[in-house]
Amino acid sequence: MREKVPTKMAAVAQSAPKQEPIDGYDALIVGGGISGMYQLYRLRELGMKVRVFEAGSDLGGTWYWNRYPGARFDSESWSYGFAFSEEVLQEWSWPEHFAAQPDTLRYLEYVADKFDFRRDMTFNATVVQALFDDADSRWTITLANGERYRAPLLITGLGPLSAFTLPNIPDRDSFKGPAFHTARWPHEPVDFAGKRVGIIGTGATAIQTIQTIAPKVGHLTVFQRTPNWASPLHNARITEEEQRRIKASYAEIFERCRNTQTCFIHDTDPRKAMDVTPEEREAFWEKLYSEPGFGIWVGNFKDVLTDPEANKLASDFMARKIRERVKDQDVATKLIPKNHGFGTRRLPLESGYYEVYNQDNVLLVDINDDPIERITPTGVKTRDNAYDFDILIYATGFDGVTGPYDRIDICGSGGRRLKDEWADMPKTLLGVQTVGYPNLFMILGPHTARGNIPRNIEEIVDWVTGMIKYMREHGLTHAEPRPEAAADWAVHVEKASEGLLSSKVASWQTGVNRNVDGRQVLRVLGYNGGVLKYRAKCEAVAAGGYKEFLLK
Ligand code: NA7
Repeated sequence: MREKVPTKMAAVAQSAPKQEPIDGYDALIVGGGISGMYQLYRLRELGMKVRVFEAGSDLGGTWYWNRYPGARFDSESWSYGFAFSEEVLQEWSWPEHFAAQPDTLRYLEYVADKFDFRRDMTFNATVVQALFDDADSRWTITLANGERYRAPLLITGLGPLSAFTLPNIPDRDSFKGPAFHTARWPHEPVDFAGKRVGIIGTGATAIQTIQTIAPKVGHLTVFQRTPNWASPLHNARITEEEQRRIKASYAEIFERCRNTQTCFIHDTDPRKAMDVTPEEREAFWEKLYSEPGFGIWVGNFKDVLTDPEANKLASDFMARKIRERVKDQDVATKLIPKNHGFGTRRLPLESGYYEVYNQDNVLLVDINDDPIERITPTGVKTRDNAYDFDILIYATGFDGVTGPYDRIDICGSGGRRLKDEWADMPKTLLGVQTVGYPNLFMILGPHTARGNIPRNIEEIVDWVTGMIKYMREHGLTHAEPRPEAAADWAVHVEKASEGLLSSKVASWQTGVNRNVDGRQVLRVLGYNGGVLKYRAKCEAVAAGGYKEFLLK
């Protein structure tokens, strides 16, 4: 892939020709994914004039960009879609319990057509800069093409996983054949038949890709730095009878999601792992392992993700499963994670992933044993070997949560820079605003509760819309967190993460990405106290008249 990670956005903005900002909007939204679409819908309801800016050539966000082979949800489809329109719920039929990317994108396009979203959206519009002007309390955004727009409100729907990162391997761009990052997959089909394929990475994305292309390739080489625990997805087509039942029970489905800690249909088991006998424990885990979805992760014993002993038992169970499924026990040993316990990183769900390694034409290279030295014109050179490929795939992930913000030059009151202020740790109030950046609202920004993403998005959009409505009704034009409220929230966010084993494990969720300036410091990027507490906090602030915010 010739594309370079765009870290120098501000420079692009400065070199682009300056034009007079286009005025007349009440709000500008950055991002045309699920957040941007729903926020547009809600602000239109308030009668506001809104424009959405999207870097892609069409809407869809994650589901527009991530077209790699095998891309699909790990959320139950029928718990994932928009809940706001009963008509949409009844008209749309999910084909599978866990929909594939093309179906999800088709769904988002159908919703967009139904509500004519594109009328208020600009595509191929990468926002490179956002400046707040203290004099008139307005934001001006600049696109990569130099166009500028100005409005009192700026809303970001950037997505936590949109800033993809290429690996920091020497000579990365020297490969002569096709090379793709999974998040910038071509729109045309890629032919794998008989091809020698190399893939770097073994996260959720790589696992979906590997299991999908393995039956097609001539030979596949997987370069693994850190194995991840993975559990079966158990996907299936939705029968007509199931479809009828799903459509008749959306109210209960969404109510169920509303009342779990992650907004999935699965909820934590109230027992501790040691409350039951070893036989009962094993039987429970066998049951979870045989069921669809994230039950084994977010519906497990309540201490599996907090107590090292319980976690060790769960990890041992999962390791046994890998050993059962992979024939070559040396390969199985390589596939078993050593540096983190089960569920302490985002759990990939798989469909035949482990069995791929029973194929004669698949090779697993543990790059801790034989490190990658560089990319070459014909493939990958490790310390001890050289591998030739026809196609190279970088499934190397994202600069999670704050990465998309870092890639826009966001300057607030008095010229302060968000990227600098967030370098050690993002600072927010409820994850929706940050001190010194008035009228900037974030949808699913850092320090919001995350789980079943559209459910989280809908709640935050509704809350932000409520605050904007309140401001309009009270003639208020300026909103930003009070510093003391933001400081309290920061303490609360830190505390909420303390007991979780995942807080001590390097992953995109803790802000570690060695491809971004070698960054290895663990940070708290989410609100880890659960959706119920998060919602209660947000509701209390709204009910109290937003006193934690400076409104004028
Ligand atoms: P992840 O989960 O961040 O995985 C990225 C993978 O790429 C992971 O295995 C990394 O190893 C590997 N990686 C990254 N850089 C390198 C270099 N330089 N050399 C070798 N290997 C590397 O991203 P995904 O796209 O799979 O999933 C992201 C989320 O999308 C997922 O959690 C779901 O929520 C959907 P590492 O673990 O860093 O050693």
